[in-house]
Amino acid sequence: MTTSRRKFIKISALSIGGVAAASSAFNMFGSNPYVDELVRENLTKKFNRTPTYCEVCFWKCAAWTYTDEEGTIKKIIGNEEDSHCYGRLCPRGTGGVGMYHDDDRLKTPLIRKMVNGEETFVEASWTEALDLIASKFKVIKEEFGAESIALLKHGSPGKHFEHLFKAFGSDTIAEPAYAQCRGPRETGFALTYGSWVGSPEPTDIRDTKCLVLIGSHIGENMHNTQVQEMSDAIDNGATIITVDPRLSTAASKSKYWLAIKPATDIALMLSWIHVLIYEGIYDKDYIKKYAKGFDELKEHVRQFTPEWAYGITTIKPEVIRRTAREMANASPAVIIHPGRHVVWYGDDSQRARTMAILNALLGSWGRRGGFYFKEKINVPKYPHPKYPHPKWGWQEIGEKYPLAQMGITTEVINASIPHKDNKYPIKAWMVAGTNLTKAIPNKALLEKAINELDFMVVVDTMPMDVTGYADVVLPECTYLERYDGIRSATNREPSIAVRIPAVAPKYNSKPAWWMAKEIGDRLNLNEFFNYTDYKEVIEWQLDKMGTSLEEMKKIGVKNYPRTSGPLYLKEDENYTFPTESGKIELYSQELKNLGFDPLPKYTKHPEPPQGFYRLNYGRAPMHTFSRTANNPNLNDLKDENNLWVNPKVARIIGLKKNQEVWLKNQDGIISTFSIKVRITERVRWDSVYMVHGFGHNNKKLKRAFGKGINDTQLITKVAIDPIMGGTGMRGNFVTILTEDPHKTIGI
Ligand SMILES: Nc1nc2c(c(=O)[nH]1)N[C@H]1C(S)=C(S)[C@@H](COP(=O)(O)OP(=O)(O)OC[C@H]3O[C@@H](n4cnc5c(=O)[nH]c(N)nc54)[C@H](O)[C@@H]3O)O[C@H]1N2
Ligand SMILES: Nc1nc2c(c(=O)[nH]1)N[C@H]1C(S)=C(S)[C@@H](COP(=O)(O)OP(=O)(O)OC[C@H]3O[C@@H](n4cnc5c(=O)[nH]c(N)nc54)[C@H](O)[C@@H]3O)O[C@H]1N2
Ligand code: SF4
Ligand SMILES: [Mo]
Repeated sequence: MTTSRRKFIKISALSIGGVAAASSAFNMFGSNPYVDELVRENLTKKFNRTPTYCEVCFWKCAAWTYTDEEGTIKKIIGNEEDSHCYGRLCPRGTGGVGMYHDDDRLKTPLIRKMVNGEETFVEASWTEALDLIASKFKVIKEEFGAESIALLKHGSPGKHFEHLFKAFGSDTIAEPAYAQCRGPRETGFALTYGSWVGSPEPTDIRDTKCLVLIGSHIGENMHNTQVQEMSDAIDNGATIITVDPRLSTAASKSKYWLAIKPATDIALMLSWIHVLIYEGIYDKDYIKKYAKGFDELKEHVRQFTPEWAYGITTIKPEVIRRTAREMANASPAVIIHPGRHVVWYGDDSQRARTMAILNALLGSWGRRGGFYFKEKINVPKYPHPKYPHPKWGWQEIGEKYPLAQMGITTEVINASIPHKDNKYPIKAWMVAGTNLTKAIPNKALLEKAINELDFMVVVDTMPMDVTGYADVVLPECTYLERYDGIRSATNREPSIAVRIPAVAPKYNSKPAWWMAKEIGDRLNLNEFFNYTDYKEVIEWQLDKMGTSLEEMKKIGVKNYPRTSGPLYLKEDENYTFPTESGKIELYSQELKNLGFDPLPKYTKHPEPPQGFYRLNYGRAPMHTFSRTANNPNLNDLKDENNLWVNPKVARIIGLKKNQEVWLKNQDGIISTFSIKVRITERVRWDSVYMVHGFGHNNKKLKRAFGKGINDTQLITKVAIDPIMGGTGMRGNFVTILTEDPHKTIGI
């Protein structure tokens, strides 16, 4: 990128909070390397910088926090040495400052009490709140066992409480990032290749010649490295094929946009497999050398011609053939992206299997421009006694789902509702860093479970909806105000990053590590928390890893050389995949043995009834789920979601641009709030679309309250994946109400 001297001055004269965005294919980055360099130089002169890694989403980009002499946080900029961000944060990461400055933050511990016959939150001291938690935990442990206390968590705070729970004897742990997110993909790929995809995905987008996105909307989904690498790949002439019923940002940058009929992706992929095999354009050597079950696959897809798929997907046969050939031409530098939020229609592990099989036929796993072999460095465990063995835990609770590899939140919820056959009664929850009321579908069931609990603690930074259900609310300080675990990244090269407080915690907030330790001490688990400050843990670990806190303060990120071997398979390498057979399992004997389809099949899913539209949802570049809706910086960029409606639908209903409407779903659930209409050809006539994470119900969130609709409220029907327990959420249908339904029924 070249810029004139004049622009230089103009940019550097901008307030440091208002740096403009630039990136070649996606013009939505909150920072750009060239401007950042200027800011960096200027800032280093005037301000202090402290290393951190971002907590606005789970990509965990390493960054520098700049503070002025008064100790006010001014700006966060990406760390140039970091392979998660290449020195550039996404708009959310840049807006992370707003998390710290948000004056709606939780400020002090709260305890639910009866005051004048009404339940209310009363401000409490830390001692009072922590004593209460420890005494409740002890009582429940005595009566039911520690296993009866569940931890529902997400993000960095979860790690500290996980340690506390394991030390206490509970492995009843789950997070929405599994059964509401990546779970089916990990199962589908593990069945085929023997290993998870994991985060970050080892997609070699930088060097790819063809990237196939199937309902993966990179560009709105701002996973940093992927957006940047995709932008470069486009500049380098890579072909992008996007399969999405909606014209996503990625679709708009693509050579092919396949506006598929929702819920029919498996049919499309089976016909791609058909074309690759029956035109003989798959990677024959790779399949012969590394795969197992090809003959069964070939027979299985015989009838799945593009003509067959056309009737199901509405994608023309010649487009199916042409795109399959594009992929084959690029092979092995081609990626069928595994997606990330993949809990759609209940057959999601099988859809992931279909993706995994396609990648195998294209020879992309372990190949340049396909998937590389990732590497991570292990952070040494800070010494503590052995964890006790719980009698049951997440595995038993999820036993109905044989291939679940992590705790299933919804099964924890079910086990919290007493009934006579419940072998695993759950009595209390600690909820840390997850806004369950927005993350988990079927709110009625969630509320039923919460009502049955003896005790519930919520640890959050903000008064999110979920805090309203708690008996005790603990205010965590933001990621900018605390030490935290070392980030060990799984990437092309391993690296670590540290999080060091840039400022002291605001208000009466505290870090999660401190809360875990304080509760642990009260539960006589002192030996598990053998330190006074988490800094000591990090210092010990860094020392073992050949560095120090002093060094890390200066560099923030340390990259290590690879030791596990090359990034890609070597020519003719005799590689053993970590599956049962040592081969890529196109045909899955494991699934067959468990009574599931060994080869993926297309099944038809329900379609919207007359007058209803499929509820589709996704991401906006400047927001993360519900967590950023009230963030002053990010709320400024987008303060509500809109309802994307096709012009044909707008005509039928008589909708106007920006008209406020309400939604009612197939089960009669009506949205609490209204949403403004956006009329656009970018969405199919059979669906409507909105960004997830809006429609907040807690008035304490000044900026976010009542703004837009909460998609989760309308997701009451869930299609459970029988293989791993994921909750398919895309089978909900809504009708559009133009009159305020709450007025007419007198609310
Ligand atoms: N309807 C619907 N449901 C979904 C999705 C969807 O798109 N639509 N997406 C699914 C996916 S992919 C995922 S991964 C999950 C995500 O689920 P969650 O991670 O639960 O998502 P958030 O709603 O952002 O909730 C995060 C909570 O953590 C709090 N928080 C933020 N930082 C900190 C911190 O440093 N410490 C503490 N203690 N708390 C903090 C926030 O204030 C917020 O309350 O949701 C899933 N559920
Ligand atoms: N800005 C931002 N970025 C994020 C996040 C965030 O909160 N904000 N969250 C992160 C997390 S944890 C996750 S899991 C990822 C999720 O991001 P992805 O895995 O990329 O996306 P999904 O939410 O699964 O899919 C959304 C896309 O699927 C399309 N779609 C809907 N139905 C169908 C269908 O039947 N077939 C096909 N082919 N497409 C369909 C939608 O139109 C939409 O474009 O995003 C990550 N990145
Ligand atoms: S992708 Fe954005 S929000 Fe996520 S960690 Fe990186 S900078 Fe933060
Ligand atoms: Mo996710």
